[in-house]
Amino acid sequence: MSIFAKYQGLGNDFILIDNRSSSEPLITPEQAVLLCDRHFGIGADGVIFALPGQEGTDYTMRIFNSDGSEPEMCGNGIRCLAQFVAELEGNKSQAEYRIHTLAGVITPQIISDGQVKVNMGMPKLLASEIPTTLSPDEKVIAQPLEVAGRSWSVTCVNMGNPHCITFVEDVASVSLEIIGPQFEHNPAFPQRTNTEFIQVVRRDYLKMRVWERGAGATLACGTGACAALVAGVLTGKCDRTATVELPGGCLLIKWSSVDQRLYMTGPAQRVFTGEI
Ligand code: ZDP
Repeated sequence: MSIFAKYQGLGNDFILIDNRSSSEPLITPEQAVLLCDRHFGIGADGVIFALPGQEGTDYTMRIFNSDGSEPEMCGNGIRCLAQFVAELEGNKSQAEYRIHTLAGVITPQIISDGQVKVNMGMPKLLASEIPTTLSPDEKVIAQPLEVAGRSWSVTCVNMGNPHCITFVEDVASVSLEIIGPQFEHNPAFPQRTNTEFIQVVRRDYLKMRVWERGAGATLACGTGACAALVAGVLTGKCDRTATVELPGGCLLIKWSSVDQRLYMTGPAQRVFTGEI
């Protein structure tokens, strides 16, 4: 029997596991698929493990998507992890944590009740870093990609995990359930991809819908919002700081021109706890 806590960041929801007793996840990818099922399980977009730190970090974060695959990083999830470990520690102060992830060390800071600001690191832009087979050895900025019988202009960004961003007139008009999987499994993305459909409302305000690798349509994606802002700056469509409106709520994203890092600020809340 192990204790879990259910958290959400803008409706992107996760099962948090206190895994401080072992350096290996206490739950298998197959069990994660069952637990994430919204009818036969607890229901979530993924399972996140708070493991002991390594290489001088406070904790290690690992995550299994609802399809059991393991991504390198997650934005909404690391905000939830910060609140979770603060509660485990009984830490009420405005804690900052150094978290080891497959995408490197990421530092979330609890800034006020419910809000967490995260230094998400620098975006990677070369095709081989996404990875994608589009424009080898170059950046993929506003390149054509054939999906679902039409050509889309796409920009690719890696925020620890792969993202393919395309700008549309009206995000509500995108048939996400039909188009999303065709981007995710497109042969141009050997490790699959997350796909963001972006509508520019103002230079400092973007509307976004996302089809996530290994999780499908979710209400929000933090790494995706960061990737979308980078794509907006690279294509001259938005400023380096913008609000990104998602179906689950808004994130504030800033791409610093000083240290070239992305800063993401948003909520993370515990919903309930239970036993598995
Ligand atoms: O890269 C992937 O497989 C994503 N589905 C990981 C989860 C990303 C997340 N939604 C986020 O907020 O970045 C947690």
